[in-house]
Amino acid sequence: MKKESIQKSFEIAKDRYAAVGVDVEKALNKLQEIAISIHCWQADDVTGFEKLENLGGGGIQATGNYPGKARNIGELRADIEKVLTLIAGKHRFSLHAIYGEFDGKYIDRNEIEPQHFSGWLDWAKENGLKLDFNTTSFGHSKSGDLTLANPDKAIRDFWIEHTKRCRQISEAIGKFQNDPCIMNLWIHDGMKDLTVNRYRYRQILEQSLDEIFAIDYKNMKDCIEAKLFGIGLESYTVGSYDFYLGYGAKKQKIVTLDTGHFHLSESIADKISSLLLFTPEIMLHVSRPIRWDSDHVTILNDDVIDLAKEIVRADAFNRVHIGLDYFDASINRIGAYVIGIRATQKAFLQALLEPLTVLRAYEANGQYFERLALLEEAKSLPWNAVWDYFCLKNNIAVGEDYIAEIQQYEKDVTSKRN
Ligand code: RNT
Ligand code: ZN
Repeated sequence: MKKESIQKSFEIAKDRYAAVGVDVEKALNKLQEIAISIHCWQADDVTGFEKLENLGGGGIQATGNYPGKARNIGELRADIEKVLTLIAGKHRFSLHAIYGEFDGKYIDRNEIEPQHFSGWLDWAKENGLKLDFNTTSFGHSKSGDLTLANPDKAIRDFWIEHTKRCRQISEAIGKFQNDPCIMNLWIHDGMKDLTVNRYRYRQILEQSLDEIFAIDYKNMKDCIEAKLFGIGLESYTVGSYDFYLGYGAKKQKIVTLDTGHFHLSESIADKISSLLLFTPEIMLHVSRPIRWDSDHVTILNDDVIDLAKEIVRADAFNRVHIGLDYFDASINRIGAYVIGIRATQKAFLQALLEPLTVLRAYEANGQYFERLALLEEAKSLPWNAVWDYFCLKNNIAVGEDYIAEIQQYEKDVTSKRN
């Protein structure tokens, strides 16, 4: 695409937006600041470097066998560095506990320490990224159906110890980067079939969480992620949305909303305003469920746009952390990252370009026809010209130009991995 055409289209778009009271430059400046927490696990289908063979239960599953996945930390870092050349803005990188540098030794989950992640700290710093963290309770011989909610004290204590260590590691990361490390806690605990102990497991989970959160840290923040159901655990999920919403509101913990963890017709966007009133902050796992929590690559769809709009409308950027969570093993993985990150940014750009002042004036006057009409018209305002200009300004591939760059990287790098 010609530079001049992009610039010309941008100028026209700017005028068009000004006519509905939108300051495009302001929206662009805001977009530039929005950090997305890029999940490490799309790069290798949630395998990690602990010598996990596969996900091995735990309610989640990556499907597909596209060649070229990252086999070690060096390859994973190289892939992410490639991704960073194809996206604009300063972002974060979200590690799972199984992605430590264990130097060929088997370090069990209740033995991990900050030192296993120090290489990541240096790498993140060099690449202008801030790190976030996740506990890993799936894919382990002690995972079973129940971890933190397990009535067996020995198993429960193992996972409590793992989670406590993850908090220590997160604290060390946050301190090093001088910016809080956001630690997400998701466990798969549940039952495949009918259980007669719903209350009991939830009560145990509450007690485990209380023990885990007993120490207050300054440089990390805790998030608790609910889920509807996991694979093989379809009848009951201990950490349901009601459970974590209750816990988060009572204990002032951040609730993670994964867009794949609700009934398919449920609006996640609608939850933002309620959570903001009763919990300290929100963590998002932007994903794309197809019929179930399938973790398809995030695309620019109404669900993501609505979510972004609710954050803008609530003026809540300082209280919402935006992370991605999907793992599609059936397509080029670097491409999967770039599509998902760009889609999320496009959603936020559209949200930032919403003619909110005029819309709110209509609503205040009871002019509901006018409100609906402008909402409709806003959908086809030239946001794409603003998006192209954003890419141009940031010196990254404009529009579909990134496809060729990813094809080239595949040819030169990932296709050579066996
Ligand atoms: C699982 C949760 C969780 C995981 C990652 C790998 O359903 O969404 O966030 O996807 O921790
Ligand atoms: Zn998630």
